[in-house]
This record gives sequence, C-alpha cells and structure tokens, in this order.
Amino acid sequence: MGGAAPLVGIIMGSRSDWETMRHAAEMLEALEVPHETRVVSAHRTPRRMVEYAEGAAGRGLQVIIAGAGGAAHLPGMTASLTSLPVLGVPVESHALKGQDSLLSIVQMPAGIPVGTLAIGRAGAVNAALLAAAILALSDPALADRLNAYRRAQTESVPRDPA
Ligand code: RP5
Repeated sequence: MGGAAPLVGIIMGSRSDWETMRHAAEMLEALEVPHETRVVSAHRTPRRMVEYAEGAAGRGLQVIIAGAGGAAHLPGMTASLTSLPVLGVPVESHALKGQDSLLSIVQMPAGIPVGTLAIGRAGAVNAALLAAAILALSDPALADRLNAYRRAQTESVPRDPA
C-alpha cells in the first residue's frame, strides 16, 4: 500500500490462493496497515521462499501471513527460516475442502510455532486482524483503528433475526 514500507508480508503458494488471501489484504488495507503480497511456493519456488523468509525481518516486516492449500508446508517452512511471527491460513482445497491444508499447517511439532487460523476467507480476515493486533501493541493509532472496527462490527449486529 501507497508509499510506507510494508510491515506485514502476505505470501501464498499459488496465484490460485489469491481469491482467499485477498481478504487478508483488504482487511489490512481497511486498517491502513502497510503490507505487500507475493506468490512464494515452498515446493515450486523453494529458493524464493528461503530468500523471502530470511530477508523479511531485515526489510522491516514484522508479521508474515502465509496461505497455502493441500500439503501446505509454506507457513511452517517460512516459520523455520525467520523468527518473525507467522500466521498460517489454510486455503480450501478441492479434494478435501481444506482439511488437508488445516492439518498440514496446524500440526507443527514443538519448537517452531505457526499461528493457525480457520480455513478459507474467515482465516484470511482473522489473520489480518491478528497481525494488526500484534502491531497495535506498539502503535496506539492502529489500536484505535482496530477498536473502531470492532465497535462498528458490534453495532452492525441486528437484534432481530428477520
Ligand atoms: C499449493 O497448492 C497452493 O498453496 C495452492 O493452494 C495449491 C494448488 O496450487 P495450484 O495448482 O492451483 O497452483 O501449493
């Protein structure tokens, strides 16, 4: 987003993940969090993944959101290469509806954490909100924007079901 150096890196294993991961980008955009988006595949572009993860902190990124589907090793491999917090978004796969992605991302052995969100759009939106909450710990203006978002969400919920 315009001008400011990105604080959040949104990476995904394939362009086909964009339909899911764009929701993370849109949420960060709405909260005015500078971010970047890249296709980085753990198995098709492994060297790109290593370069991205190893260079992320040095470029000023503070959180990485990694989305992948199927045998979704991108979030875990990325987390193994950087000490930045990595949030994993399981992309909904055709064959197993994203349960493969979810289990691949969430079942990290002890020692290398990946903060795993829900499958699909909800996970992408929440990954952005969680990234914003992490950054808001040291950014009071962002904390205000995040609180305003939550207030608006609360006020938008009708009491009547129909
Ligand atoms: C994973 O394989 C990607 O994250 C994507 O979710 C899945 C399918 O990729 P494509 O075959 O659509 O490129 O690496």
